Amino acid sequence: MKNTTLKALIFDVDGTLADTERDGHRVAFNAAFDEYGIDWHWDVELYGKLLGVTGGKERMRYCVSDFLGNDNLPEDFDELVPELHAAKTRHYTKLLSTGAIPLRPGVERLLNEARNKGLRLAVATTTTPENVSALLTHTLGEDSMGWFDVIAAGDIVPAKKPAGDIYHYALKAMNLKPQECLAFEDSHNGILASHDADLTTIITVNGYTQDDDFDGAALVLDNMGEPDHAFRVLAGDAYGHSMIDCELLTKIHDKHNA
Ligand code: XBP
Ligand code: MG
Repeated sequence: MKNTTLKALIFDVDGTLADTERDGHRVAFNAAFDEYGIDWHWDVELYGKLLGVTGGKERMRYCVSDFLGNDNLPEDFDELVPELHAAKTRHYTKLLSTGAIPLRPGVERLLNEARNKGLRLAVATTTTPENVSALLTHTLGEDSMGWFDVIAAGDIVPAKKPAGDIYHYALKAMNLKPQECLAFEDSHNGILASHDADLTTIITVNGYTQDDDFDGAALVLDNMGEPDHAFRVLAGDAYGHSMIDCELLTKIHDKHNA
């Protein structure tokens, strides 16, 4: 007999709800560098390496310390980072307002089904809060912010993923135990964070994370699947299902909490 009931789903944003990194965040960082006359361009390959560090401000500092050095940077670069990052957020949210980045397959379907079945929803992400609202409102409509009990994002916690702080924050805000929830992630840093909070975690990989280590994931998939487009199982047991729906999630939850 199971000890708990599945009550909530907690979603990462970047890479999980939408494939935002390569054609969204990266493009916005480059636009901010151009705006400030900084002679940097983060190409697709370099950006993949920079994703090792989460958080845009932290990623810019990591780029200086481990990749491009101080050459051609303003002397006050370190102090400029928050301002540069605010410009990047402006470019990113503007890009999202054009509808440039859609949700990943199965995401909207799952959110709607979960709401209809009375499951609670939450977000636990490293990205800036404005980026979450821009993505949700431009893909799901203005009301969609209200679908989520808590949107835990960005600097709301001191330590970003792989630290578990953002998941601990979301669980506390919902007054739920990890055994009552499932987490959805796309990256190694993400699953380290969700596991730190003892959350059973389902992974949907993307181009940047397909070779990541997902040790301990309940299920690793190429995407959430749609009725006319089955997901591909990369690791774990999907119980013969071809898309993520509440029935499959209940099976996964019950197995991990037996
Ligand atoms: C997302 C991040 C963020 C975004 C950029 O990680 O690491 O830093 O790349 O957004 P996760 P900001 O998907 O694990 O939450 O520039 O707003 O930080
Ligand atoms: Mg992610």
